[in-house]
Amino acid sequence: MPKSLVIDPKEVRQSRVVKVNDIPVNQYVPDIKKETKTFGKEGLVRIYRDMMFIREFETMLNDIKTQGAYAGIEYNHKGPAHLSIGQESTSVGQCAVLDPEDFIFGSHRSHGEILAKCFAAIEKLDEKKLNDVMKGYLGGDTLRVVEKGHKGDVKQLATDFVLYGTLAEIFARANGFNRGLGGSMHAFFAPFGSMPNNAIVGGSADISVGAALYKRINRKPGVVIANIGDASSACGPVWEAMMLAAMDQYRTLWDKEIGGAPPIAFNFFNNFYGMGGQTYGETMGFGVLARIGAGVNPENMHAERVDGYNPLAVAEAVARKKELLVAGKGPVLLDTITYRMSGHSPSDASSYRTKEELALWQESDAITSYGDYLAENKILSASEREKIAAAAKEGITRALKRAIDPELSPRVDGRFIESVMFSNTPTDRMEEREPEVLIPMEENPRVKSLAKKARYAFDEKGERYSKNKLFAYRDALFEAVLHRFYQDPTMVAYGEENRDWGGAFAVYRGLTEALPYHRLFNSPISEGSIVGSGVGYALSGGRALVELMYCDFLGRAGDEVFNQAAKWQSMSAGVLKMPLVVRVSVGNKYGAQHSQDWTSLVAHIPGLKVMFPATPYDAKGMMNLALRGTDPVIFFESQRLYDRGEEFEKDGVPRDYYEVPEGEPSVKKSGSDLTIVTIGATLYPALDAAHILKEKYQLDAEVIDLRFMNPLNYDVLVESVKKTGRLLLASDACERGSFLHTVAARVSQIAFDYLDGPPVVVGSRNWITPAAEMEEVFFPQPEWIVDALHEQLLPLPGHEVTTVQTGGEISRHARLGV
Ligand SMILES: Cc1ncc(C[n+]2csc(CCOP(=O)(O)OP(=O)(O)O)c2C)c(N)n1
Ligand SMILES: [Mg+2]
Repeated sequence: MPKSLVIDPKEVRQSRVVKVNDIPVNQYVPDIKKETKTFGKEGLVRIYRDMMFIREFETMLNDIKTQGAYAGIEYNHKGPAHLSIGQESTSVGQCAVLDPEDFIFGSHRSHGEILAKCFAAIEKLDEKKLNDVMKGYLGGDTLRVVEKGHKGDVKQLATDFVLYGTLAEIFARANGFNRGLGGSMHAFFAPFGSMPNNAIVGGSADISVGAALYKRINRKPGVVIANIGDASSACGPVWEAMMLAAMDQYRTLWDKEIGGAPPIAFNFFNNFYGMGGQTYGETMGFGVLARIGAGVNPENMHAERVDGYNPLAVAEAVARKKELLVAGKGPVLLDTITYRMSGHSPSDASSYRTKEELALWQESDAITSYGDYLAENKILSASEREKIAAAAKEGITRALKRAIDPELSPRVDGRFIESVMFSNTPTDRMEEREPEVLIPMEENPRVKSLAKKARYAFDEKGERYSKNKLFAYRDALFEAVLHRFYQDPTMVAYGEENRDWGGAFAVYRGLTEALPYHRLFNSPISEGSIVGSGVGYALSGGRALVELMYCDFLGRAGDEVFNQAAKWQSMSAGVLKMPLVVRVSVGNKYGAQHSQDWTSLVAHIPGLKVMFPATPYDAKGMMNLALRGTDPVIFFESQRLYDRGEEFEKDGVPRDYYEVPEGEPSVKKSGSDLTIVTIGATLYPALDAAHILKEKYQLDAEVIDLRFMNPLNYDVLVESVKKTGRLLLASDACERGSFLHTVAARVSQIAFDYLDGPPVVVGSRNWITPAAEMEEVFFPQPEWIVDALHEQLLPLPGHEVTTVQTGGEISRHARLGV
């Protein structure tokens, strides 16, 4: 409990000065004896070899992009190639001290890191393990291409496998590591610890924290490194990630036995440039990037600047930092300086830097200097150097020939992409082990109090139970969440005010008593890293339930929802799963920035499942469904619904486990004259409208709660309009661009012949949400629905409108843009 952490005014009001500890800069001192002892002569040569392979790989791609040919082999590669020529020593130095179970995540410029991490894993894994990995990966498809006619041992075969798997991926080929669906900027190979690389600058930072949380919480071996660029140090999500990684609670509140802070290093590959913006002297103000560690915690995140031009300096620093991470003393920050000799991309005209600057770095080229260093110390002869260069060229030429051969390396078709958009593999628990809980479920105080509540909203006389006797929507969500916590040992929930407070809207009241800190915790106010770390946690193998307190805060987690949660399953070609549920609460009463329904924004994004229950029965059944799934779900709730009891299922909300069938809208009231489709809390005003229509005009409306936006089965809607011939749709989302228009258009396409007229959409105004007292002019009201029906679809005899819902008014609004 934070209650145990007393904030003593005497202490915090005391006058003092905060001293910032020293931040080491380039402290490495070469010592060939020590280095030979650490790596052995072979290890030192291997570092040289790996750098040479990466250099040749990137040179090949540069030639292909700029000249359309390499070693006489012609090829036109349409896609991107952000090359790391000049930076090889950083990735190879880092990976030289990492184990296969250590994860590295990266950026758009990560070909070198993929190769370095995979080469290092090949070195450490035995032949059986290597064979198992290669045979098992993508059903052996990648291996089949490289094993044909292979001469040499398993490690050489694995090297070919990695070169080909990476290159085929870059060229969007079906036998590439991600079946060509990731491509140059997103390619990765998880079995060797090369984890997703991200084309969103800084995108890997919060995902990596999630992976580190996964390792720490589930006691998995290995550390996690977020390899991000120097320019990403300006990105909000990177800072959010550092804040999440540096929370005091790992030390102060989590069980000691968990092992401390998540093992995460933020490694900035500092090549001093964004694309053309110079982070040293122009776009940033820190001077030395490592300085930013001082802003994060008293340990400065153990930050230091490392001379990345020396692979052994990098290796030594990473090895030291790894020890800290394993001991739970992270997070760590490394400012690994380097230089990109290639352009940002091959079309880069280098207009932002001088030839002289380039020449200065070329003169001290990391590979040449390191080769010379080994030569001076009689570890590598000139002829061996030549042999390595020739082997690199040969291996890469072989990979190139294979990767562009249309027979060996075909492309997947659209059906395949369709098949990997979702994993659709309901799973009770992501891992078989006893879940860590504090008390048996029956002893939970909230469970006990819920046992006494009415699970149907009305008593035998049809009277509504009072609020404190009712089992409500929030209770239904609680039951589903609690159930999964006792089923799935990997499940964690976190977000703002999730612990102690019980969630801002009391959905989680009772969870604090049930769960240890590492399974339920408060996060910083960092929506980006709340969702992003959830993505990292989920793709690493755990189940995460994270929360955005208000729907309006979705923008703060925009990238994480739109580009990360939504895409990693398909960009990995189904290699990764994403058991992540993001709870999003739609507000009201708090004005323009706390009252918006943004369902249409997420329903628009491929790769997300989107749900919005409106009743307690659906809330429990849909949360159960979401929490057993392995796909990312954006789960909308409404603050207008948390207190509602179950008004439709006469037997009340079942105590036992059940799921609502995915994608199925629910007929909440049957009728024959008109179909009203709603999303979210608008179900209730729509039922009121149906009541008015019945009482005043003897019209029998069928009211259907959509419940799901994606996936969505249109059969129920089509069957309904076949019966009624009329469709009206209503929700609290602003009308323009609302998901209702998609539904209206779809039903028109599928069931045009059955419709008497075009569907009518009633949404909220295309304005800001005004104050609580004025909400009635903003959110759809029952009269709006009746008036809109009267004006646009079915004139109601004797009806007098109270609002303007005419076609003319719709046009006027559109013209004004409001
Ligand atoms: C969020 C975001 N903004 C902008 C871009 C366009 N962009 C791609 S790479 C890049 C520069 C990144 O610099 P840095 O992080 O230092 O990595 P480097 O390219 O130097 O390896 C930019 C601006 C992007 N991909 N993502
Ligand atoms: Mg950079």
